[in-house]
Amino acid sequence: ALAGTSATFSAFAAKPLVIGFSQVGAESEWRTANTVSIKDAAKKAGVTLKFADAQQRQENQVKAIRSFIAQRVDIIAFSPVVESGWDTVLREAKAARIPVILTDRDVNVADKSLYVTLIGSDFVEEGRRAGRWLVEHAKKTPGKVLNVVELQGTVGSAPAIDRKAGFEEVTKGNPQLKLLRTQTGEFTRAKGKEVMEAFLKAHGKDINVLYSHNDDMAIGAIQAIEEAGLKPGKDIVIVSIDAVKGAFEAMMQGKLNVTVECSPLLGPQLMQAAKDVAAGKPVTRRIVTEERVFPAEVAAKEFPTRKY
Ligand code: GYE
Repeated sequence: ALAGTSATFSAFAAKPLVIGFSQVGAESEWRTANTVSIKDAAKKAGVTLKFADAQQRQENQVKAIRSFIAQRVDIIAFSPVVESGWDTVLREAKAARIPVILTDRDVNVADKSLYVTLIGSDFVEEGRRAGRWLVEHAKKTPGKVLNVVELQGTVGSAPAIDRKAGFEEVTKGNPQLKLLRTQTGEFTRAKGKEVMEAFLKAHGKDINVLYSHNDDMAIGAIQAIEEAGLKPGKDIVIVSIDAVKGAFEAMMQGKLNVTVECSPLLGPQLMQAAKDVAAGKPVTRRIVTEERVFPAEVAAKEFPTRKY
């Protein structure tokens, strides 16, 4: 009788769902679009969103998660800046019986029951797609060896680890592709430019290809290449990931050769999953986003339809 009473009571109460969300930061165009998507979707779904920006620091995310636990939110969601180091705080959430949903990036925890689901892209596949485009590109100049430099994302983050691995998987052992240098550009324009400057200083015109783990670093690198008196997209072929508007603009100017799509529009899926979890419905462990590849040739046609 008691259980029946409380069920009836909660059905009448219809309190809005409260989600505590810890965002990585505002390091890229992708991230900004992701934040907008989550905030908009929460509003549309009638969800109360407690939003915390971690400014790219794991310790800030841990603090935010602890504060969400203390506030007794219904669901904790977060995009983990790096993969490792989450066991303790996620165990605290579990002990408080607050379900955790990951968006965008994965964590590396021994106990998989510490989160309900991960909503986001397959970063290994994105890396493979970038690699496959380059393998095809190299075929246009048979026998020619292309020297590649790589700008990696945030050290220890799932997209940096996976995009490197996927790219390597399809390019390793290809006699036409030689990786000269690889270094982090932290997913930002400023750092992408700075590291590309260093690459150019060391190798100059020997660089044939840039593989960048996101568009912002590629855009920063484009500036560095131009300042060095070279033509981005021609003297140095650029392969990038995200497919944000800035990348389409660069492609339409002939400065970027291809971008692999990674959708930041995860808000609606997050709200749906949060509602399902709160209602006790089963959710799948992995919700994968659908994505495409955009070579420069289609940039002008696709640009008007782009949402981020
Ligand atoms: O590609 C990059 C952002 O985690 C998929 O983070 C995301 C990545 C995205 O800073 O631009």
